[in-house]
Amino acid sequence: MLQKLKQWFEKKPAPKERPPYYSIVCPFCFSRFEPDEVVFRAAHVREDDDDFMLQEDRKLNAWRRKFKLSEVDMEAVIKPYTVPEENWIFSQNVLVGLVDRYGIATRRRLCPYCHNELPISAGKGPSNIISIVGASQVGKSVYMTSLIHTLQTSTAAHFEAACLPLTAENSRKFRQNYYEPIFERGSMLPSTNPNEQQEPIIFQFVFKDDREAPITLVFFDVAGEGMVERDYLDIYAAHIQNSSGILFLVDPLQIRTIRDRIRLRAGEEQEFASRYDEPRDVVISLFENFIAHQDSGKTDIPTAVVLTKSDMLRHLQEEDGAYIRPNSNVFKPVVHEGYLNLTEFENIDGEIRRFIETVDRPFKDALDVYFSDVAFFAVSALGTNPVNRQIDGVIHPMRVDEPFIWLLHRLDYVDGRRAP
Ligand SMILES: Nc1nc2c(ncn2[C@@H]2O[C@H](COP(=O)(O)OP(=O)(O)OP(=O)(O)O)[C@@H](O)[C@H]2O)c(=O)[nH]1
Ligand SMILES: [Mg+2]
Ligand SMILES: [Zn+2]
Repeated sequence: MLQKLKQWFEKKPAPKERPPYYSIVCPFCFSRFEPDEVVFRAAHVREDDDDFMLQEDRKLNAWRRKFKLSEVDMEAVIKPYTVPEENWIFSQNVLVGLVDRYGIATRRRLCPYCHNELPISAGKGPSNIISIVGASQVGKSVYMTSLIHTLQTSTAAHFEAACLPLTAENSRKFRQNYYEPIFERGSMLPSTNPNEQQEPIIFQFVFKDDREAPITLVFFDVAGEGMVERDYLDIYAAHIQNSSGILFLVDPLQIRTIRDRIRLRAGEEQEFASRYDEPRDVVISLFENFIAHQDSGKTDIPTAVVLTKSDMLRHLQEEDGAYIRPNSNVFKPVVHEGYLNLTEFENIDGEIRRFIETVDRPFKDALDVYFSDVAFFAVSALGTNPVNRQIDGVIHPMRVDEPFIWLLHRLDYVDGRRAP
């Protein structure tokens, strides 16, 4: 009876009232601006008009150079103030198009800073950038792949949503560079090359209830080390500062105590990365280089601290062990459907919080100093440890979408409830 009552009261609340429009964070260069600051790409070319010829777009090419993409000639850029206001086109209070002096309409809205074409929903809903950060070799690229795959094949359905790539190009790059090598061929990716910058991968999480604004998800797969190019660092800094949620990845093997224990128990044949940055140093450099510029003190960006490669923790389990017990939450496949299951969330958060406190106190202290909204998770993107950089058999991701669902909960997209 009580349970029934509880369920009754915990029904999904009505969607929040939506403001008339939202600031836009460009998913390509991560600049923040208002919807009336956009410019447009002409929908046609005219050889007899200098203004409307195919031409160099300096801003776009500057952005493309940063990502080592070829330069391109494009249709003209039209600034709204050059066109009479009666030729502006609005949708949901947002300027989405205009009619040029030849009477031809364009709805190709561009970021005023990098001239990339914005998603149709930009300005009509919040722009949420989720950044994935972590030291070299913690598993960023593999986790991003496994997360996107899980969002598309299961999480979306559990939350009455669809997870769609923003463009066909995005879709192709994701499949070719990430999904197919890992999930279809079982082979690990080379270390992300700091000199071959990948442009951001953009997906939209669209709820079937169209009163809920879609969420734009931007994944930016950066190299864990060797980022030196000033231009690129600037983009990365804007990416983190303007993100609404951070997935902070920690490899348990980065933690010396754990590494030594696993080596002792599993033997030397385990493959380990050759060098590790201390998690605490990664937090400090992340904060000092990227976040502290914004304001002093702590950041309130919700931050999920995610222990990766949780399959490796099997080597640590012992019945009365100080670290991980055989019945640990880490090995329990939990699926959140329709809401964040608070009981399961509190279990994993509590266990990993205590684990980190035990094995790496300086790291936990650094987190407490810099972040005000933190929760702890453990995932395995692969479910198993590759041998010779190769996996035989099927990949079984473990709890990979849980930190993401927690972020959606902190951002008010998803309810939190106790399981009935
Ligand atoms: N056991 C296990 N190993 C994993 C898992 N995910 C990643 N790894 C291992 O970690 C290695 C590095 O993963 P990446 O995703 O390439 O790491 P990264 O953080 O992108 O590395 P950089 O691009 O060099 O910064 C992989 O080659 C795998 O060997 C996992 O879920 N379980
Ligand atoms: Mg990588
Ligand atoms: Zn931009």
